[in-house]
Amino acid sequence: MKKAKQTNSATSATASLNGLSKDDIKQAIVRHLHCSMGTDENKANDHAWWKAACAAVQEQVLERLRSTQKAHYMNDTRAVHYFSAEFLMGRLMSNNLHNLGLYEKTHQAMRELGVDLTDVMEQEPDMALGNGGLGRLAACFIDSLATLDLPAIGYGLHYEHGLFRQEIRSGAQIERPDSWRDYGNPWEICRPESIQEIPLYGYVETKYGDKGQINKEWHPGSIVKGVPWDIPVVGYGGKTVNVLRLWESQASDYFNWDVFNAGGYVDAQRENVQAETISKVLYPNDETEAGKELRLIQQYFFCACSLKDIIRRYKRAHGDDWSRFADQVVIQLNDTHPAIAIPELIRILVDRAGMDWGAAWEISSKTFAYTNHTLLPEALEKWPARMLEKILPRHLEIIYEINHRFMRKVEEKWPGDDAIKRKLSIIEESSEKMIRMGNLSVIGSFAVNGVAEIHSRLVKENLFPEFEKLWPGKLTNVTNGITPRRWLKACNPALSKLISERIGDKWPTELYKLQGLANFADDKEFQQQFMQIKHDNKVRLAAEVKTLTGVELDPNMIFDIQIKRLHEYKRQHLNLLHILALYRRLLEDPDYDMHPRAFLFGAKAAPGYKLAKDIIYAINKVADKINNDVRVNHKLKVVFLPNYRVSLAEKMIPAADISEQISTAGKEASGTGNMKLSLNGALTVGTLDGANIEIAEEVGEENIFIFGLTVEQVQKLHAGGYNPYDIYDNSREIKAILDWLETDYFTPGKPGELASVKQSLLDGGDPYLVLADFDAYSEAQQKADRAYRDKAGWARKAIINTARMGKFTSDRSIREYVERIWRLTPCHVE
Ligand code: GFP
Ligand code: GFP
Repeated sequence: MKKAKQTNSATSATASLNGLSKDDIKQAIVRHLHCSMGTDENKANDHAWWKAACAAVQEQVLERLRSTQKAHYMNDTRAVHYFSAEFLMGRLMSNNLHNLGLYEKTHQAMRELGVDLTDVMEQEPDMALGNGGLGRLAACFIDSLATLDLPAIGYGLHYEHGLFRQEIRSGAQIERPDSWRDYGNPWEICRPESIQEIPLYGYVETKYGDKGQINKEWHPGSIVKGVPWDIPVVGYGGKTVNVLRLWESQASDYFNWDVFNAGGYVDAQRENVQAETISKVLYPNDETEAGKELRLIQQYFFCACSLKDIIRRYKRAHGDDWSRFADQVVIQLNDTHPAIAIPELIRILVDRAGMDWGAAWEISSKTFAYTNHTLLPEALEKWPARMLEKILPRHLEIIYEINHRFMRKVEEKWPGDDAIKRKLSIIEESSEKMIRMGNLSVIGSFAVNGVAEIHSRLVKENLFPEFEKLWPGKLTNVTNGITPRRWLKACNPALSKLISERIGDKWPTELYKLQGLANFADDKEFQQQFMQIKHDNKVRLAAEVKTLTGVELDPNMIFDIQIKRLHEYKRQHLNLLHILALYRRLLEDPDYDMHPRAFLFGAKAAPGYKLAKDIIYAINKVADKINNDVRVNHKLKVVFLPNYRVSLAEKMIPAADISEQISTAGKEASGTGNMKLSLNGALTVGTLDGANIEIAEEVGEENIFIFGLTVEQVQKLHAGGYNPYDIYDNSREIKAILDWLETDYFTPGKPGELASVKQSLLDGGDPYLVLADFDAYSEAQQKADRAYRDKAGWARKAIINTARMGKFTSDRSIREYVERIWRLTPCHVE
């Protein structure tokens, strides 16, 4: 059916974008309802309407995809290849319609057909092929790349199941499989003509050539097939449509047949299952022990497929002349997950193209650039050498060779210094020999960047200081950004309209234009309009909350929102302790002076991360108690929204008054949720961490609530031997709250159910300094509370937040990558 639809769309999409009328759209939707869905206007349900509308949009998209590919091919452009194990795309319909400039017309067309576009769009499952920030950043970046008319391909894995669906049962997180393609995904196109075969396992044979040279040949023990699926990425304005190419694993035909013919039907099936497992599921973050081997195979699989694809395209234009490869191809490694691509390219150049090491290294080290996203030691990937030897024996040899040559460089720079060698070596000589993918990435790349000023400084000073001395200037910063098309224009239509009325409609591509709004920050009428839109968004979110959880929220409460992966360093439990403090204060003094506030959470915990799941449970239990306690629930409400994901973020962010960005200083590399909330007029309560610092610089200290320890203070506190009991013993409030968690007050009849949270903060040593920052946090919250009561003052601050977010468009990030790292030129598509 999919095939038929494509042929159909290719021939019928002839109308030009601007010429496309509402009636054209209407006809196209109805045609697809009839011809693609086999139903009609009277019988169709929302799902059928959604699919028909997608098909109508996809016609437009594919037309532009063809012209883009043609333009790139004709111009033989240099292109960036963004390698990422995660792309957290969310839904595509609304975004594609906005970027094509067809949203309003489609809305009207559907209304005339008697259906509501907003309802229909709810049918679309999120493409949740990522965990959090890193994957969503990749999605924002490919949006900006297409918008800026830059030749780019995203490369990743076509997971059958994306990040799990979260259900909350009796307060606890339950993981359910995500099934984003159960009824087919109308946006993706299978490209069987570009299938790749990928070797795995086996052994390496050493051969001696006639001139005494040594050649290596890898004899793989198994081969899997990589099938590409293309998701079109529509730039704003609809000119450039790039591709996100995701690889699905399948059993290789030729491998199967041998076994099959020999009568091994069952064995053949087993091969099938194993091969298909590779792209079966996305690994949740922090799932460190599970399926390590499979995770490494996933990484190699998508890198090897992508490299073959890139080389095929390069050879089509340049034949066997490799001299221009690094001029045409730049590969950005999104974290170390794709770092195995470095030895893979060298293998291809040395073993397959017959290049000598020096020539191969020359090409490879000019091709790769690497982005670091975290300093957390547990997140810096290491693979047991033994495992690499089993799965990728030739790559292990190549890594040893890279390291050997690198160690000679280190010896030249620091003669006789074995400590430095041990530290910089790709090989960690611990009880089990480990391969450090971070070191490999730095050594094998021509540029390395962190994702916010402070993070990049810490990468230079703490993580890789010697690398900075070896190659001054190689480590750099590119502060993250977000696409304003999705995160303002599409998700907050009323505010977008208001903004355009005041400052024109250029801001989606020139976000600095938002500065113009600052002129209206004290304009009474504008303040009123701005805050009315916020109020309406809160009403809408309150309705959603009611549907999802049964909890009723008064939109006049302060909506205080913390949305992000659940992790101790992000400190959702600091937020929880503060909620408990408010609850206690209200019980002790019913007149306790506070503006009514609703605390909303959205977060998934990695299935294997026990404490993170305990924190979710604690939030839910505390929420139950507070929401049902008539003594306080007119002033305090707590909501945990299940199954946090991109489409839910799009509903929560426009309704936020306060944005919680409270990670321990030095731990959150950048954050990007902080930018989205601020852009939509929320005020940040945040630490001096990641991009919060740059947000504070932009909005000014009077428009943000900064609190807590700085990176230097955090380091000092740890060095001086931090003891959380000192705080517990000396603070009546903190002691009472933590002890409360151990009783059965929140879990009637089951004392101790929430004790692990307390335990982690006391006997566990409070590694993320929750208690140390508590008082400062509580004060910042009181300041926010007082500020909110000054209606005009708050409106002014909210407007300034929106007005000063220009810097954080992902277009700016991409321009910096282009100028400093990728050196691309735009290719305009007719
Ligand atoms: C080419 C063409 C596309 C075609 C794909 C199929 O792209 O139109 O759909 O092949 O794989 F340009 P690349 O070979 O550049 O991927
Ligand atoms: C990581 C970092 C964030 C950063 C993003 C994107 O996010 O601080 O903003 O990458 O660079 F932790 P997660 O994937 O860990 O959520």
